[in-house]
Amino acid sequence: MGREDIVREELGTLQGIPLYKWFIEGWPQVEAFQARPDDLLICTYPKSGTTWLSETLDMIYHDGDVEKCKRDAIFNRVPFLEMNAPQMPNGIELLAKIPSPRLVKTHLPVQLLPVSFWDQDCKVIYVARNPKDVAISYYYFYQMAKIHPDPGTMEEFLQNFMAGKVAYGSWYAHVKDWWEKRKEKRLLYLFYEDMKQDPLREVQKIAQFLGKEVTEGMAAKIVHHTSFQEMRKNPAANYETLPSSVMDHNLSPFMRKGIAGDWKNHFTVAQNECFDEHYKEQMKGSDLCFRMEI
Ligand code: PPS
Repeated sequence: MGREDIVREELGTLQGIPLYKWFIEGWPQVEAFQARPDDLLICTYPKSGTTWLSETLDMIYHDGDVEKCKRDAIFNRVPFLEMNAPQMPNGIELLAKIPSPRLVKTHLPVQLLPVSFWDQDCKVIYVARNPKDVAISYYYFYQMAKIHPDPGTMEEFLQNFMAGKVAYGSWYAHVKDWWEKRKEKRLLYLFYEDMKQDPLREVQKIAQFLGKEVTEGMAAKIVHHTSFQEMRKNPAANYETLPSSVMDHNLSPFMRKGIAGDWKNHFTVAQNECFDEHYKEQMKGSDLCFRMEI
């Protein structure tokens, strides 16, 4: 195997944040990225509904035209800013090629976001998901996406997740820091659980934030096309067009369960108690609230 293969590798550290070594190698280009005023930034901690929100936004941008949204894979339609790895499109190069208005995906914590997004006063949509489901989803993603180190046992992974020793660092810091940012920036903060419970309402919320007219009929069409069932079978949305050396869907599909509360099928009683205790401690003093189930 040569340099151009993805192999499981320990994470590196970027300004104190654990991150894939490949991404760290590409960091100078990301830091220097020039955002445009009409770029829309989709920002999330991993496994929080990024792909779902991306598909929803592409649909809104294309007035609910399903065929147009099948023009390419989601990772080409909505470039992943800091993506730099073999057999994957480089985020910065892809962004240079696509016309405005661009949708841009990132998982960066607030302090690492390239400054040009703030200089250009770009709109940001953040989506957050309850940490128990994120941890479970991340555990399976570590297994199927080969850029990750071996996640170990569920118990080991949960401990690492709580300690922020996973790619992109502490979930707690990520969600809280972006939550604070909404007070001073053009930022819409959404929750996966709300999208699940009332997707029509959330689509209208997004449209309003974008200053875009979305009719009831179009909103219904968008909700249908972006449902888990539809996205799971859509090769332009489900990541199945990537080589199995990058993501192995036989180990765990990218579109895995798509529900709120799956952690209940995985956590032991002891793990749940420990997690709750840690959560309380970490979220103390914040008015940010999560629903662990709906
Ligand atoms: S990534 O790799 O960080 O960009 O992943 P991300 O897209 O943020 O999160 C993947 C999880 O989101 C679920 N998903 C959905 N849930 C509901 N509805 C729709 N349409 C949808 N699309 C993706 C996906 O199944 C992953 O969650 P889990 O719990 O693992 O199923």
